[in-house]
Amino acid sequence: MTVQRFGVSIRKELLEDLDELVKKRAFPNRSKAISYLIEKFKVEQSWAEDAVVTGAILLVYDHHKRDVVDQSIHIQHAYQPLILALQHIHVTHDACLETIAVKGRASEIRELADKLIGMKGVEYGELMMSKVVE
Ligand code: NI
Repeated sequence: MTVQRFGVSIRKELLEDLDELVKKRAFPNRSKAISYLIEKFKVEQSWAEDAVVTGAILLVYDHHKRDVVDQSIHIQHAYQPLILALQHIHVTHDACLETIAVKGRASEIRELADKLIGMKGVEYGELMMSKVVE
């Protein structure tokens, strides 16, 4: 990995925003914060362009409610080629936390995430978008 230096001229307010980001997110310096923002932009672009991307789907549900476990397994089998790994954690007696690592076409991952997050019995769900990994 080659690192290059360059000069940047930006509005004073934007520089203050950058420094606030560095502080809030505990970046070691401005360079790391700028690199993070560029990577984030690239991730958003690759998802918008329907590239092959990676990500994770997070689900929180009460396993007693309805047939949420059966539904989840049924949906995951239908989208099996997208699923890299599944972690199911019994957080409490009732609550389960599932994280599903995925890789595939962005639109298919969104479709899978919408189906899982939309299941009756899911208390919270989130799709975390990550980058293209080749
Ligand atoms: Ni559980």
